[in-house]
Amino acid sequence: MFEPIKKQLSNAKHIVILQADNPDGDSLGSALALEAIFSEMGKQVTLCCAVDMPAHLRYLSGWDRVVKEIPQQFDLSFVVDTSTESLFEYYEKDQSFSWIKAKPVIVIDHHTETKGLSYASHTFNLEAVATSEVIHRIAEELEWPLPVDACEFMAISIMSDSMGLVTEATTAYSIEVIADLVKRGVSLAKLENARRELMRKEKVLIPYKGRLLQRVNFDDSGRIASVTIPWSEIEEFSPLYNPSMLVIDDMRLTVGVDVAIAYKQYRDGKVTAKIRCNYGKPIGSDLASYFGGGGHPYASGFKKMEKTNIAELHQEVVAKANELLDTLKDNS
Ligand SMILES: [Mn+2]
Repeated sequence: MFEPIKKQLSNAKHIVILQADNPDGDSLGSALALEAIFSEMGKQVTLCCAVDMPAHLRYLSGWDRVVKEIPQQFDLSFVVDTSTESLFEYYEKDQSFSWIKAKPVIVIDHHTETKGLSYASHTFNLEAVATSEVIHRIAEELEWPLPVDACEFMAISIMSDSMGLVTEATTAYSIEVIADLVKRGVSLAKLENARRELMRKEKVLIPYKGRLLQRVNFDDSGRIASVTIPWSEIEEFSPLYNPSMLVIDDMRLTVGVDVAIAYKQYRDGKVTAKIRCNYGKPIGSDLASYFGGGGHPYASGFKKMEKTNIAELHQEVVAKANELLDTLKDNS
């Protein structure tokens, strides 16, 4: 199944690994794992992402090797953890992205409900809890070397997207992969301690979280909780922590709530929506795709590139979300 990767790799000396505009523990962990594996094979690797690595990911040693500039000379690129073209908004505006499109592009992903990248040469978008679960499958089939650091990055990636192996998408196979990584020398306790150390928040975020919680709004049905984050707060607090993530779980864990939505409004009026659904209410990807986005049943999002009135948008979102929730009820 993964033969094309083997073939492309054998001809490649310099490999670029790309993450989309929304780097997370899975994308960075997967990128660093591939870097470790390809380096072991004697290849030169450049890690690229158009945005800065978020502070909470900086416990993954090597995060600082991720650069914005796409190198002029390379042979092959890998895209990890995305198959959605609109998630390369910054690179799409950059001339250098045409260099990527002109060379072979291999996509390794687990977002099976997206359309894919039109410029990909080969796409391996498989059902898996995280991209690194797919990487592990590829590594087994192609008998790739797996140095311990690569194993650690894969474990971080899987633990991150599976929230510690407890999400719906976690399968027995995901757990087997983790077991294999532990056998190869990974200490989950060590990784978890490193992660927690970086989860400590700056003091200023505590009262800000209080402000956000006071602004949480519930729709008439009580099933949809929402909060809006204006540009002034994005500018002030985003470098310290993603404001949505400060409160979205508290919103989701409110009695009666099925869906939590955090809107962010940027300077130019553009809006992003992050959607999280509770167990048994898997409407996330349907809701997001109705508004032009995508994602998973329990975690999804969409963007409105034009100047958008959030109050009006939210009315539509509430209507659609309630409709989808009612359909669930009818089916059960
Ligand atoms: Mn992922």
